[in-house]
Amino acid sequence: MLVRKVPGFVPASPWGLRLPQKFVFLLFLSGLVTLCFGALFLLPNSSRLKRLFLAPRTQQPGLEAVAQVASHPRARGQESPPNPAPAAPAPGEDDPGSQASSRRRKGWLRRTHPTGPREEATAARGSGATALRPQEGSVPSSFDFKAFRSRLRHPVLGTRADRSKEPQSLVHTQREKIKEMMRFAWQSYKRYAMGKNELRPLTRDGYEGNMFGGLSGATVIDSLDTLYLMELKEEFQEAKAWVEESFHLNVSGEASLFEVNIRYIGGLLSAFYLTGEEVFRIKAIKLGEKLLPAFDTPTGIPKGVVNFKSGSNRSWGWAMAGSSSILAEFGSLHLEFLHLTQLSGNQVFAEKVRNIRKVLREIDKPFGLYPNFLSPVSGNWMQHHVSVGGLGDSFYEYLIKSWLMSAKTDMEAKEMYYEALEAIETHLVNVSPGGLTYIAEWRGGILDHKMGHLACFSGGMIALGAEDAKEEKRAHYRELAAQITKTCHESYARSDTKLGPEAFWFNSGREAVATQTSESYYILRPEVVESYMYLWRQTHSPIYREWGWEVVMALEKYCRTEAGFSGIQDVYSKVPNHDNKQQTFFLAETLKYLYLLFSEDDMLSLEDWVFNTEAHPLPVNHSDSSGWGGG
Ligand code: DMJ
Repeated sequence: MLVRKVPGFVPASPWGLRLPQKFVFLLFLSGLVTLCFGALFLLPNSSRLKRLFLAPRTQQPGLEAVAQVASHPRARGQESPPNPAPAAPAPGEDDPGSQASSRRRKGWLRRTHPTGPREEATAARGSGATALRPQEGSVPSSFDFKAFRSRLRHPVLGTRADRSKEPQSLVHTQREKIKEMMRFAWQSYKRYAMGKNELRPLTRDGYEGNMFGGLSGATVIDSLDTLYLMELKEEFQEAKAWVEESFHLNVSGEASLFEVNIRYIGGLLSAFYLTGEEVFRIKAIKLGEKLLPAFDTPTGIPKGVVNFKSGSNRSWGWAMAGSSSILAEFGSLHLEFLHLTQLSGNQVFAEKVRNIRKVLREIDKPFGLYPNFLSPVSGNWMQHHVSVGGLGDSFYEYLIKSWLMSAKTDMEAKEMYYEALEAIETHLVNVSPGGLTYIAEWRGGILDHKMGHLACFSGGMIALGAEDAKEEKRAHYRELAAQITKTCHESYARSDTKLGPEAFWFNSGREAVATQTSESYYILRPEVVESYMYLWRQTHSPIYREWGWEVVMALEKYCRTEAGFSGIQDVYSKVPNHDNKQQTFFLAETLKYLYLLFSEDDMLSLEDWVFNTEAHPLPVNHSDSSGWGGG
């Protein structure tokens, strides 16, 4: 069609606009575009729009994703990532990471802290110790680490001045020897089994076992505080780095509530209190949460096994045909669970163990004794077997240690402990014809005149509790502790290897020896040297160091292999038949107690620390504002 030119008429644009209108419109449009584009720079980082428009040149999302997967476990569906900020050293001690392994730590810092130094400093200031970046801090804390450290009566590792005076002394050499054993045990584990639960030194490989629900690295976690204590700094950093990078909690097997608590949670809690490193606090709490389904029972008495995947629980099949919970297991949670509450602010942990205490407080006790099997459904005892060794042991230990850990405010624990000890003395303690004091096992009034290696911790426990007994009982308990410890030493002295059997009897004219080959093994257990350590601190009698040194020599001779330490199958044979297992408690307990036996009393002073039943030190609550309030 022809468009004719009409005078006075300004032709319209193709959109039907005149020129001035078109100009105004274009001006408006360009203003709008400028505004929108500028706004992109002001949007928050998380804005999808911003990523959409700017990512290709300024954010490189592909690289970012790769970096996250490499350094943050959570990106692979794991729990909270680690926090590498350095810990505040305790008064009078060095930061274990400050010398030998500072290079490694700095490398780690570079990998995991993409934020600048200013942000790191701000984050660290916030917590009083170490802090996580906001997206990592999934377990908030009001715990003031610096205030906690300032309340300790002694430097954690003791007074260095004293130790430096005696570099040539015998005790110094002995302590260095034990340190060398720890280094060897750790390095062997690291070389052949790093990340597995235990080392098998003969086959030179790792072993996972079936107690930990799929969790790995029990030896790493159990070793942390011993490495720290012995100032094996490089090894401590190796262990810590493994926890940060490889200790994952998203496992789905069946776990022993007791073993996970005493080894993993105990080890992580201690590592936190010693270093202030957030990674240990957070992993302890998250693991504690995974144990809570064990308490879903009519009485609140937990069952022994918890399924990490389904959250179901069950009792051990061997515990009265799967009907019972075990005294030593549900009775050895109190210390750790109070600390979980303190460090998380979550009262649920403390409530769980207070309920256990209540059930045990109220139930009828035959002759004042606590049998080993209790139904978590009815709350009734299922069998009248009483033992201060296996199945019962650490329940008694946790009563006296609850009293001590509460800075002597938990009166209920104190009463329960001394009442139980009195009943034990009345009904279980015996003296053999040869004059050896021992604690028998009780089956509905009938005694088995035997003592398990496990029961040998009781010398130390009774010594520890002697000071707070009624005045007229104190000397008696000190003597009882010394006599029981002497008997346990006899069980070592009467063997060919100078290591003690799993159980020893007092019958048929025999005393303090195993009567069956099935009880003649020694699996690197700590209980006897544990008692030596407590008795040494109480009496300073040189005999305890002498006895401890006998153990060191025997371990070297019969248990050391080319690739780590191993248990032996028969303490009465000088030709060792190794069991091919370096138990985690050898590093957590046996070597730690030996080291402490040859150290000053103010190294992990008993005024400041209690040891959980796996020898992990937990601090005494010197403050009355902790939140656990005594119970
Ligand atoms: C450790 O795991 C703990 O000491 C526990 O209380 C009992 N037994 C072993 C060591 O023998």
